[in-house]
Amino acid sequence: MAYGGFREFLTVLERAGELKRITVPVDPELEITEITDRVVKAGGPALLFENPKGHSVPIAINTLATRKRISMAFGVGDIDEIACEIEKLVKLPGNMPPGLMGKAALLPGLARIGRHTAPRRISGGAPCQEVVRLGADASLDDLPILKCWPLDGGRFITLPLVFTKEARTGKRNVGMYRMQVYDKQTAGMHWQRHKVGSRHHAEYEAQGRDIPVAVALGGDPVLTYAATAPLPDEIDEMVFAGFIRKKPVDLVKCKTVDIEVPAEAEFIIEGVVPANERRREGPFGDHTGFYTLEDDYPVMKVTAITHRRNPVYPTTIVGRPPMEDAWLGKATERLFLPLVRLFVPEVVDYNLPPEACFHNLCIVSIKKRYPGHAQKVMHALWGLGQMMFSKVIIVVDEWVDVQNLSEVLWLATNNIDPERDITFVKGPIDVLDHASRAMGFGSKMGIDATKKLPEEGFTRPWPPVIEMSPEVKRRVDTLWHELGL
Ligand SMILES: [Mn+2]
Repeated sequence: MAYGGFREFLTVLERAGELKRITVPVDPELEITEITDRVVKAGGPALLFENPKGHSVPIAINTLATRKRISMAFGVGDIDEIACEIEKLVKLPGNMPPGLMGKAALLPGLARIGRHTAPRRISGGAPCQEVVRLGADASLDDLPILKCWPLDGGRFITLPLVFTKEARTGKRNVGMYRMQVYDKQTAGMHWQRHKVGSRHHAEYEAQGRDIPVAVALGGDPVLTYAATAPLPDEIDEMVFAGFIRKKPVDLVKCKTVDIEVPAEAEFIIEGVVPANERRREGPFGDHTGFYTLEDDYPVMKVTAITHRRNPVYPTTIVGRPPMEDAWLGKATERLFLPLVRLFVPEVVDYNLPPEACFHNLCIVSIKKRYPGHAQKVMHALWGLGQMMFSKVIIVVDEWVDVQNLSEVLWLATNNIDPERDITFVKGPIDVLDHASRAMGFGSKMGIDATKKLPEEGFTRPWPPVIEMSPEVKRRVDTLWHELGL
């Protein structure tokens, strides 16, 4: 099912006992973080703070923070159902084109298959424009924006869907880049160098032009997820969202910039990011569990704010994992497994544990067929989109359950001769990594924990794994109830 907006999702959560209303006045500065942190770590409900101190707009948080709720957001019983649909889509062409280029050629095909889920343009009467504030009337102070952590540089918008267009083609991109509020009409735009928003800005800047930007808050929660998904540039986030929700996304033109935004959003912030202007941004308590230190980033100048009547402000907090974003990441892990397997077919499964902030550790199981196969897979993953940021990759054999960290530790420590089985490479590193020698550049480690072959320098016999014989297991199964255990 598709939600006709964020509040419809909140209603469904509430009916399912997944949302708690808080009427006690609570401060958006730090207090909401402390409450939400305790609730998310306990696997608790979504929270609707109806009386944030100093504001009339309620704050919704923690709405996607369990497997059940992210699945509800996608309108399915479990996110694996969407992964299955994507797997079918990937296999749709029947005969797989040979070679990497043939496979790459499938990607625009995927975008075409999504054409029936392409967004629809509506001309007027959009809920997100029920109230329009232009020019000096538009104020970020009207939004109950959180200051999340004590050392944060200020208040940050944490769930913004940032819409930009490529200068030459007008092709849309939607990304999620946090926004620090400087004053009622100025905010930081934290698009990092590897992100599409940053590329669009650079293209405009090279021509000396300010880039128009629109920021949506709320709407069907699938849109919020889509803005975080590591999609190839060819795939429009709004088409991807339409595919997941099985219904096109309605878009409406902004009031002051030439950008289309989700008609069902709670808030739209319109404006421009000027060329050749930077401002100190941060610090910000980030999803690594550490503060990201101050740095210079572009700035958004607000030209309009539109919103629904009686809007709700959707937000999240990041910090020491696991937090709500663990479930956005897990959704990506599941939904993108078929696409990883399209390029690296020997992959059986992978696990990006939230505790390792997704990019610090990738545990991958493979069907090993030849010497060096584990190393081949490491390099393939380091060359595959945002998987390039995987700081540590552990490769295990196909029978290992990568979701079972106990099993992974048992094998990844037993099966290695470290000097022989560890591979170091240098390359791009997540810009949030505070330990690398430079921002965005450093080393990565691959651990080959597969069973070794003679050609890999292992000539002793490899011992069998201890397992009970199936007949005995069956005999004990039939005896079990008599044992009284
Ligand atoms: Mn994109």
